[in-house]
Formats: sequence, structure tokens, C-alpha cells
Amino acid sequence: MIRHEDNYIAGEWVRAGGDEFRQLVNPATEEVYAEVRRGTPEDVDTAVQAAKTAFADWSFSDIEERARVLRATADAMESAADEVTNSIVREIGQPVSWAQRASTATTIRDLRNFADGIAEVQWEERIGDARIRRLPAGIVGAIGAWNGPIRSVTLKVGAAIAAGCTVVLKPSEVAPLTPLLLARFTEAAGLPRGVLNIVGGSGSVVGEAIVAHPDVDMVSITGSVGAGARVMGVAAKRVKRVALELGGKSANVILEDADLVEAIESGIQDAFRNSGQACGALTRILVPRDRLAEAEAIAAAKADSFVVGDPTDPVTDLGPLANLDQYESVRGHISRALDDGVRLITGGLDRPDGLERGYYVRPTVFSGTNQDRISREEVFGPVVVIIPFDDEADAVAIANDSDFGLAGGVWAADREHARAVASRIRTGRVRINGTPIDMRAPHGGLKLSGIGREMGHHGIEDFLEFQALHG
Ligand code: TXE
Repeated sequence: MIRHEDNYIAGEWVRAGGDEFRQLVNPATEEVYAEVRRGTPEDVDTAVQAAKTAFADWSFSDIEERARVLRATADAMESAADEVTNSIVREIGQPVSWAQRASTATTIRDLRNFADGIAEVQWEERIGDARIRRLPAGIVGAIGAWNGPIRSVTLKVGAAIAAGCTVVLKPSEVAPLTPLLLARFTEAAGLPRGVLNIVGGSGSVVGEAIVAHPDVDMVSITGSVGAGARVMGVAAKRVKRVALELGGKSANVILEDADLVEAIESGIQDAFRNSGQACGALTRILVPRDRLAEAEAIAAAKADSFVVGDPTDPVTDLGPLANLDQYESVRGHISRALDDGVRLITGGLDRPDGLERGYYVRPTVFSGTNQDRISREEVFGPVVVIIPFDDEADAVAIANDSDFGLAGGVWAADREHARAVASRIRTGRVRINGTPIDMRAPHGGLKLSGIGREMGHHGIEDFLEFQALHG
């Protein structure tokens, strides 16, 4: 049993001020494996003061030094890669082979991309007699999510450090241990004390204390729409900048002449990664109406092929949901879809065979319309819905008929044709014919999916302001 008591402030591990502990449960076994002392608003204040002190130097640091620290942080994480991976597996039940590849290795690459991205930022330009400089936005409050315990926080912390900001990070209270490893790696890399500070605790107490703190200049959060909107409201009182990475309900548009099998199988693979707990998951599968029955059969076969079970087993494709709240929430979505009369193709509420314990849900495929609740609400679980369209214009209209605008996919025999359709979809990114995501490209959304962009040099620029020096 792990007992974790400390925040990380000004380069020291200091006992959190709360009297209570939060218990952490392994989602695969339902056993408590750790308890973590809660932080307090007073802890936040101490951390903000440390960040403020460190800002005086770090905001003027050489960009070469920032790149060096980020590369060294990546190296330190790489040499502890198995520890990071195992921590993610225990904390959120992410299957180990996926965690190794998509969480740990990708986060290391993100850090290196930020190091490279620093040189791609236009730090200064001239307009007539004016010199336009890029300034660090200031002291950043970073609030992380549980679905990517290391990646969601590193995308903020890495970019903010690259920009010359200092940070007070609050990891998700349901996955707080993996993010703490980041402090060990930045320390090994020689990041000056106080540039990164970490305070644990709940969103409503510690999160809001960070957002409301008068010395915090900017807040970046990954989370639900509700939390993002609340953060925006609290930040508005002091006119702070916010970056919001919220949810999605993304469409995979499969045009008439596309390879239906490849498009559906690839789309479901995308939608069910991390047990569907991925903001950019392609959860609406849009197919030509005359191919609906064929599409349903392909989707069912693909969903049924997933190996569901123990996340520590390298052959597992689909682990449990990350926590009890998420398990109940996903089952609630499935149950409501059944009540609404949406056609269940495979999966549903029964537990996966042979799994008596753990927050497991069957890979689930529905067939319905874009007006069904299951097509409109973010489920954040291994659940997709197939929706038929009449023609290309109808497909684009359905893809865009969503409160969200994060991601999408388009499949067609001709790549140029697919690109033309993709450019009519109002989301932050669209994958053409299953092309893998280049992690140097910006990630973020329109509409309820949020504000701002993460990853690569665009991610760094989200933490910069302009200063015009005239004359
Ligand atoms: O997220 P919360 P939850 C979506 C997904 C999921 C749902 C609920 O649909 O089912 O959200 O997840 C902090 N001030 N996503 O309830 O509550 C909180 O402490 C400051 C999408 O776990 O939004 C945590 O650190 N901070 C998603 C973080 O916000 C606050 C990732 C996220 O928690 C706060 C996660 C407040 N008032 C969930 N309230 C994605 N975009 O990938 C909460 N927090």
C-alpha cells in the first residue's frame, strides 16, 4: 500500500496541508493500492509564490537552455520508461503494450518535439519601426486529466517551460501518482527550482484555488466541458487567458468508394484506444445508407475481436475503464441508448465473459441516427454508433451537426477527394484514409471541444503573448 503525502514545491517534496486522504483504486482489481493526502488552497499559494520567484529568471532564460532541459527531461523519462508505463497501467488500467507505445513513448517524443519546436517559434519580428517580441504568458496553472496521466500534463508543462513560463500543476485527483514522476525527470534534467510545482487535490478546492489565484496569469485544463466552462468563468473574474482541451464526438466519414473494411476496422481501433477514453476518438461511423448492413457486420466482427482483460497482459487490447465513476457513467450511456430504442449491434450491458472483477465494459456498437443521445453525448468508453448518410453533402452535414469540434476522419479511394471533404469538416483535425497523427501538428478543438492548441510549436505559442517595442 502506497501512502503519498507530499506536494512538490520549489524543488522540495513538502507535506500537503490537508487532513484527509484520497484512496486510489486499481480499476482492474478494484483493490485500493494507495492513499494520497489532499492539498489545500494554502498549498496552492505557497506553490504560486515559488513559481513567481522562479519566473524572474526562467522568463529570461536562453531558448537553447530550455531546449536542453526538455531534451534531458525526455532522456530521464526514457531511462525510467518501464516505471512510467507500469504506473499508468496500475493507475488507469491502460493495457501495457498500448501504455508503453502511446503514453510513455509518445510523451517522450512530445518533450523532444517541444525542444525542437522552440526553434520554430518566431520569437521576434519587425513591423516598420516596431520590434514584436514573444513573451511568456506568465505563471501558468495546469490542470490535468486522468485519461492520460502523464501525457495530458506533459503537453502543458513541456510547452509552458519551452515558452519561459513557470507552472503550478494539479494532476487529476483520480490519477495523481504518475504525474509526480515528471518532477523527478525535470529535476534530473536541471530545471531550476520553482519552475515546476505540483499540488494535489480536488478540482473544486485545489483546482479552483489555482484558477482564482491573483498571481496565476493563465490556466490550461484538460477535462470535461463542465470543468472547462467553470474554469473559464472563474478565470474571467481576473480576465485570465484560458486554454481548454475538452471532449469530442468525432465522425469517421466513409465515402462510397472507400475500402469499407479497412475504414471501419481502423476507425474502431481509433475509437476503442484507451478503452475509448480518448478525447479525439472517432465514435460516430458515417457510412453510405446502401452499405449500412455490411458496415454493421464489419463493425461487430471488429469489436468482438478485441481481447478484453488484464491490462498487465501484453496481449490485451482493451482494459477496464479507469475508475468507478467512469464505469458507471459509460454504463449509463449504454443503458439510455437501449431505453431510447437505438439498435444494439454488439456489446451492451453484460459483463465481458470471464471478468468478474474490475471496471470492464464490452466493446459496444450501436446503429442509429445522429439525433440519438448516444450520437450526441461524449461517452468516453468503448462505444461507437454507426450512422447512415444519403450523399456526400449529407455526410458533411452530419459530421458537423455536433456540439463538439475536435477530430474526424475521411476515407475515399482518391486522397484529394477525401482532403476536399475533410476541409469542409469544422474540427481541429481530420485524418485522411487513416493516416497516423503527426504529434508535431497542433491538437485542439472548436465549439465545446475547447480553446487553444497543444503539441509542437503551436502548443508552445499558446503560452506566449506579444510585446510591441516601438522605436
Ligand atoms: O473530468 P473533470 P471527470 C470528459 C469525459 C469524462 C468526463 C468526466 O467525457 O467522462 O469528462 O470526467 C479538474 N476548477 N473528459 O469528471 O471533472 C479535475 O480535478 C478547476 C474529457 O474526471 O473535468 C481534474 O483534474 N479544476 C477529457 C480535471 O479538471 C477542476 C479528459 C478533469 O476533471 C474543476 C477527462 C474546477 N471547478 C474527462 N473541476 C479530455 N478532454 O480528454 C474539475 N477540475
